[in-house]
Parts: sequence; structure tokens; C-alpha cells
Amino acid sequence: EEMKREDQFEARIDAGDFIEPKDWMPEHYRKTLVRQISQHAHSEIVGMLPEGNWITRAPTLKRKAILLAKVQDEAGHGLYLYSAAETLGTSRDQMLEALHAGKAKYSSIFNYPTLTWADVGVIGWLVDGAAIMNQVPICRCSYGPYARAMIRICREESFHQRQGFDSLVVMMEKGTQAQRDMVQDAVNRWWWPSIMMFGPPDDQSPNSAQSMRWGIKRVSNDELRQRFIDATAEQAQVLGVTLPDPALKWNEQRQHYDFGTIDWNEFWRVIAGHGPCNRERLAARVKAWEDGAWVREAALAYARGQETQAQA
Ligand code: FAQ
Repeated sequence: EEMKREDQFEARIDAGDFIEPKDWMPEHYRKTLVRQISQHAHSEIVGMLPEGNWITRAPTLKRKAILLAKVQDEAGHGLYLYSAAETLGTSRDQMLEALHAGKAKYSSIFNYPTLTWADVGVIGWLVDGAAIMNQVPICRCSYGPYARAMIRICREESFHQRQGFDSLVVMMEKGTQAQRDMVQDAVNRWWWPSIMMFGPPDDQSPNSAQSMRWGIKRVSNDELRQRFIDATAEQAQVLGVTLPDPALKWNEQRQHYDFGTIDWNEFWRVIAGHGPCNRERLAARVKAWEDGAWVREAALAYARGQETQAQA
């Protein structure tokens, strides 16, 4: 019986059907999705912190309004994604508890500091750019609620990417030499961490083979990284910045950019909790959760009151 259900499930995956919350699915498929979707949700929520740091210091009212909207969008993405993960039978409280206990992962990229205003533009350009490259294929992921959440999220990410690039163009074209230097410095610091966002090389990625088979991942870590580097190398030329990789060079034969060696030790250190801001990020989330306790209690007390009234 179990075998038959498993075969039917595999056949639906092969046919490109969406799997929906009430459909039968193998336990490992469910677990893999909860893992990936909750990590993704946590990334959106923790990802509000580096840029949130600049909301009070944005240089103009227009930039402040844009940044505020972007950071609010990220909160929204986190909430859609927690909802999508909840359809698999794991509660939001469980997921948040894992985050606050330091057991859950979130994207390595959000453990780096935002030192200057140019970092905000570079995050939009590179970090949101990488996020879109990775997330567009997930719009066709085999799990319906995740795929559907991704469509709206990708539209918003594309606005985020453009606002970042636009703010950098303004600094590069109309700014002072000091502002241009600030952009270059931010690019130097964010480039390597951005290309690490796609995850370890395919031959060191334990989850890839099964996730590709199940249509949770549609394109491999290395292939997405290459696509991102190809697109970004051209954009850097338009912007007039140098990417900090002397080995970055167009390869006519491969029709791709070659690039230098990625420091995977740095990547594994950061995801093990030892990046520049891991402690600070986690402490900020835990504090926000504790400071919000009275709101949750008040909302529950109100809901209970409404229920009692309805019964009376
Ligand atoms: N950081 O076997 P794989 C955003 C972990 S965008 C931390 O290759 P998988 C938008 C991985 O979890 C960022 N950990 O794993 C935004 C696994 O550990 P586990 C979020 C990483 O899942 C922009 C282990 O390494 N986007 O937030 C990372 O098949 C600006 C082995 O790796 C998503 O989450 C990493 N970079 O592939 C917000 C997209 N890479 O779980 C604010 C959805 C790998 O076994 C501002 N996720 N690990 O303990 C995915 O596409 C995949 O999960 C990958 C990893 C590609 C990230």
C-alpha cells in the first residue's frame, strides 16, 4: 500500500503536478520542505536587520520611504513563507523556537555588517539580485503553496533589486569621489558573501540530488551561481565598479565568466554561527520576540473575551 502511494507520488512529480497540503507525500519530502521553507522565512525576517539599521539615517526622504517599504516587504515575505511551511504541519511557534535557540539556519549573507549607506544599495543590487536568481526557479517548485508564495515574492524582490541599483547609479554618476569610493568599498565587502548565498558547490551539497529529483530545486547551486556572476559582471561595468576578483574574465569558449576560488571555509564558519554578526542578529530577534510578548498575550486575552461573549 505504502509502495503504491509512493509510486503515485513519484508519477505526479514526474508529470509536473503540484503537490498540495492535503495530498499524501513521503515524510522526507515533507521534512525537506519544512527545512528549506522555514530557513527561507527566517532569512527574510533576519534579513530585515542589516538594512533596518539604516532607516533612521537614509540620506533623503525619498530614500527613507523606499527603504521602509522594502524592509516591510521582507516582513511580509517572512510571513507568507511561515504560512506555507505551516501547511506541512509544523507550527510557527516551533519554527521560531528553533530560530531563537540557534538551531535553525538562515542565509549566511545576513551575518555581515552594513557599515555605510552604500551597503544598502549594494544589498539591493547583489543580495536581492542573487535572491531573485535563486527564487525564480522556485516559482515552479513541486509544492503548490511554496511555488505560489514565490511568485509574489519575486515581483517584490525585483523592485528591491532595481531600487538598489538605482541608488548606486546616482552615487556613481552624480556623487563625489568619496561617494564613489564608498560604493566600491561596499562592493568589495559584499561580492564574495553574495556568491556564497547559492550554497556549497554541487559536489558538496548533501540535499541537492534528492531536492532536484523532487522538483523542490529546479536549477543547481553552481549553475545559479554562474548565471548570477554572468549577469552581475556586465552590470558592474555599467555601474563603473570593479568586482574584487582578479580571475573574473569572460571565457569565449564556455560563453561564461570564469571566476576565482571561493573561500568555502568562510562560508562554513558563518553558517556554523561564527560570522561577524551572528550573535548580534540572533540577540536582536530574541529581544524582539521577548519585547512583543505583551502584544501576543493581549491579543490572546482579547480573543478569549470575544469567545466568552459569543457563548453568553
Ligand atoms: N546560508 O545541501 P545544500 C532573502 C546550508 S534571500 C546558510 O546545498 P539546500 C531575500 C543548507 O541549508 C536568502 N545556510 O542545501 C532577502 C544545508 O544545511 P541543512 C534566502 C546555507 O537546501 C534579500 C547545508 O548548507 N533564500 O532572504 C546556505 O539544498 C535582501 C548544505 O547545503 C532562500 O532560502 C546559505 N547561503 O540548498 C531578504 C532560498 N547555503 O539545512 C532581505 C530558498 C546552504 O542541511 C534582504 N532556499 N546552506 O542543515 C534554497 O534555495 C536552498 O535552501 C539553498 C541551499 C540553495 C539556499
